[in-house]
This record gives sequence, structure tokens and C-alpha cells, in this order.
Amino acid sequence: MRAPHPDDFTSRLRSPAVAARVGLWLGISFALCFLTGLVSHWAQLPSPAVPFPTGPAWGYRATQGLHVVSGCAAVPLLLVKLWAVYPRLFERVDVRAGRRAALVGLERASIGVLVASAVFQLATGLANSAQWYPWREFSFRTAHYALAWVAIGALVLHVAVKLPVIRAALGADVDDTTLDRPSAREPGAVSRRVLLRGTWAAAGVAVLATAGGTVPWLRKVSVLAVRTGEGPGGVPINKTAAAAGVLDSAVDPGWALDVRVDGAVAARLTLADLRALPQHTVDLPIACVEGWSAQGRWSGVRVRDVLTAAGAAGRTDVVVASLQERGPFTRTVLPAAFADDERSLLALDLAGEPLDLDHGYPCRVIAPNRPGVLQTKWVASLEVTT
Ligand SMILES: Nc1nc2c(c(=O)[nH]1)N[C@H]1C(S)=C(S)[C@@H](COP(=O)(O)O)O[C@H]1N2
Ligand SMILES: [Mo]
Repeated sequence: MRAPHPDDFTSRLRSPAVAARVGLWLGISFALCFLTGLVSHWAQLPSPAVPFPTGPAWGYRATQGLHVVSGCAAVPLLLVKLWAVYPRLFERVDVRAGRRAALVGLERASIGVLVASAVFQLATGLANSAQWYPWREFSFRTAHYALAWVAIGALVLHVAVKLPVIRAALGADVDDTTLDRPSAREPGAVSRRVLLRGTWAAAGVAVLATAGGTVPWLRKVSVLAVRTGEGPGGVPINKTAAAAGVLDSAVDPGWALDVRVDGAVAARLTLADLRALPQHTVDLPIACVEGWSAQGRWSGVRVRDVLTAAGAAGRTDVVVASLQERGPFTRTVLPAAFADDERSLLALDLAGEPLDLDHGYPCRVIAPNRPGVLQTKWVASLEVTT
């Protein structure tokens, strides 16, 4: 058996005219995904050099929704794009051509990096948003962030190298054959226009199937969106109290919130103490990094009021510790700007009812423009360092 040759592929559908048009939209989805991914990474840094803004309250909900939706739209686009160009994979590089061969080899290698990193990003992103973590050996966030730079770098290089072909292909009619490989002469099963329309439709279905995680009126059609179901107070439940191992500690009648200043307990506030402080109500979303989000009406005490009650100085980062003993979200940092914001609460109620055990009873953090992972449930203590 011999290796395939580009001339073995004869369909007129595998053409730069198709590749450039699909590639344009693939590039747009990747750019959106990359930029919104950077926002998410920034939002999750414990103490970023440039503070993450506390508003608009719905900001993270919008950017992370866009991140997951653009990633999903990229899946069918990437598949069609690879299908349209893969005969070129079998082009021989003439090693006797010296410098030119080296350049062609380099370009091939960059495409290998681009394809591998793009497939990795979409596959791990999809798995993560479906809450499926088959990897044990690496941290999703670290790997997804690092490979994002690899993918976007390889993409920019690829576009730069291909710019003349892209411009020629986009400038000409979709049925134009001047840029085609000589062997790509046979009519395909459908026309190029029909193939492109099918591709846009597939991307559209991918968007509709996931956008309901963010956009409430699309919930019914969003068959692939996880977490669109209702939960207590209209907010879905991510990790349950049972899964977090707090079934006993969260309902312990002896529970009290510790406020620590420089390690020493400066105040212990029981649930009755918290209820005796001024109560405030805010409409804020839980916006999960996995893409789903839901608005809730939360009531409770302002974080800054609790700190003041304990005599802790304001304008400082606050470490929030959970009753949960294991897992990555047991200790989170509420940066100073968030701790001072009047909308940042230790919520006691959701939709006028005491917090459900699964939503973080006895109290949880709810702050504006924050990734869901940082809205810590089952709070045990707030800690500040002077
Ligand atoms: N202690 C603790 N807090 C937590 C989590 C957790 O696993 N443990 N999950 C976080 C994540 S990822 C999200 S999206 C929100 C979800 O809150 P909900 O279950 O009330 O909707 O809680 C956050 N707070
Ligand atoms: Mo989340």
C-alpha cells in the first residue's frame, strides 16, 4: 500500500474557495474564544497586577457565555475546514529544494501545531463544560490557558503565510477554480454553496444548542446546554452539600462565622448576629466558567459591614474559607475592590427564602462580575491581613 497523494483527491469541494470562507469564520470564533478566555483567566487570578473590575455585574456572565458558545460553534467549522484541506497533508516536500524545502517544512510543522492545539482546546473545553474530567495528570485551567497562546500564535502565523491565497479566494466567486489543485476537478455530491450553507447551519445549531446556558429564552432549544434545569430559587445547583462533604458542618447549630485579622479571631458572628446586621438585596447572576449562568435575588449582609463589625480595616483582599475541606474552591480570594463593593454580600437568602443547603447554607459569597467558582458556598470564615 502506498501513501495517498494529493492527486488522489478529486472533489471540487476541497478547494481554497471553501477553506478560506470556513476559515474566516473559524478565525473569528477562535479570536472571540481567545479574548473571552483571557478575561476568564484574569478574573480567576488571586491578586492580578491590574485589578479585575467589579462591573458591569453581568460582564463575566456575557464573556464566559460567549466563550463557550464560540468554542462550540468552532467545532463544526474546524471539522469542515480540515476536511477541505487535508489532501495537502500528503504533499511531498522535495528535500533537494534546500531553503525552500526548509520553509515548507516549517510551515507544515506550524500547521501541525495549530491543528493539534485547536483540537486539544475544543476537546478539553467541551469536556469541561460537560463536567467530564477524564484527565488526572494536568490542571485543566493551566493547560487550557497555555495551549490558548500556542493555538492563537500558530493561527496568526498561518493566516500571515496564507494571506495572499485567502485574499484571492475571498475576492473571487465561490465557484471559481483558478486556485484549485489540478486534480480537484470532479463535481462533489453537492455544490460548494450548499456545502457552505450546511456548514453555517451546523455552526448555528451548535450555538443554539449551547446558548441557552446563558440566554434564558433559548433554554428550551438548548439540548446540549448543561445546567439549564431549575433549582431552588431559580438557580441551578452545581456541587451539592453532600458532594462537598458539608452535610453535618453546614447545619451544625454551633456554626458561627469567624472573622480573622492577621490569624487571630477578631469576631465570631452567629447566624442570629448576621441577621441582626443591616440586610440588603441584590440581583446578581451565578456565572459558571462552564458557560451556564442564572440570575438570582440574593439577600444578606454586606461583606464590608461584616468586616467593619469585626473592626477589620477595609480596602484589603479578603480570604474566604469554606466549611468544605477538600477541593480547589475551599479557599478563595475576594479582592479589595469586590470586598468594598456595596453589592458584595454574604448571602443568607435566595428569592426570599433561607439559602438551600445545596446553595451554600448558612451563608455564601455573592459578588458582581465574578466567575461562579469564586462565589464560595458554606462560608466558615473571612480572613484579612493588615
Ligand atoms: N465551597 C464551594 N463553593 C462553591 C463551589 C464548590 O464546589 N465548593 N462551586 C462553585 C461553582 S464552580 C459555582 S458555578 C457556584 C455554583 O453555585 P450554585 O450551586 O449555588 O449554583 O458555586 C461555587 N461555589
Ligand atoms: Mo462553576
